[in-house]
Amino acid sequence: MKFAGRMNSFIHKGDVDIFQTIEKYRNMKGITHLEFNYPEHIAPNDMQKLIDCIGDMKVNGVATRFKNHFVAGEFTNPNQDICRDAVQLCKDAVDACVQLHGEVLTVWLGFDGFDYAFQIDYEEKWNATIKAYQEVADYANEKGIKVSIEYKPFEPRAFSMIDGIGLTLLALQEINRPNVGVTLDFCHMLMKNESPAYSLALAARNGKLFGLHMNDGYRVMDSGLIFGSVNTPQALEFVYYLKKYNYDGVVFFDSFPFREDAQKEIEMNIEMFNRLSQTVDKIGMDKIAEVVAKQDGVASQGLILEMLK
Ligand SMILES: [Mn+2]
Repeated sequence: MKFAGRMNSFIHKGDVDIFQTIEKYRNMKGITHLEFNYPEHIAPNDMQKLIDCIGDMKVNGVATRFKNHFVAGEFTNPNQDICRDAVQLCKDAVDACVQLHGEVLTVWLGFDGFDYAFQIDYEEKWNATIKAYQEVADYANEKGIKVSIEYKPFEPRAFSMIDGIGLTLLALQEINRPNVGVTLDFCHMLMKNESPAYSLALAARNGKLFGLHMNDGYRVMDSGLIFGSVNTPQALEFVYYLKKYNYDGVVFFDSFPFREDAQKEIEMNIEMFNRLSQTVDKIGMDKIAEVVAKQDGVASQGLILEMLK
């Protein structure tokens, strides 16, 4: 498996910078890839110094981070100049991704949404979102970079423009570009009350599963707990479907070790994922498929019990 962890799991502790964090990941068992935020981890630093520090480690990609300038919206901001800034930030992030030899630009539009009735013209803002994604996708495609939409139902906005797997797939259809897909964040799916494996199947059946943000939580908020710690049966089912669809991308752990030792927390995420993966292998794909084919809740629970043995 290909694994990556959050840079900010170390940086937010306050005692290391991006260069020291890269070193920590280089020496961490199981980690194969790095993942950067743009502009946060890249723009303030010398690009050549970053490239030298990365050395022979692989880079999965770059994720956009929109700060307060965009608080009223990225692609849907009432100020057209700020909408242009958001598209430009994505293009700059694509350029950074190319320089770092990454493959995927992950876009989370946290500020595109609304909080009040009569606040936005839905059709106009939906259309603006599609158009902006098309512009970013075409720019990225010329440079051989994939663009992946990370949806989240709410927070910081009360409602996000692209809030779940359904609207994401509708957006992908309308964007209509081969290099645009979806990144599934486990907590975001739970917040939307989705069944994570169902969202996975819907994305993967058309080859649109471009990325994973693995973590766990209790549905009401973006808790960022260790993968598989809360919704263990759902995590097992998710891993089963990853195998069924032969997912060979990077497994990025988007969890938040606020009170935990960052290194141990990331290692535990890797261990959880590997253990769940081994459990699925031990039972066997065919045996699991046989149980699923029965559409029998009791048989399904029996399978879960067997997995927990
Ligand atoms: Mn995420």
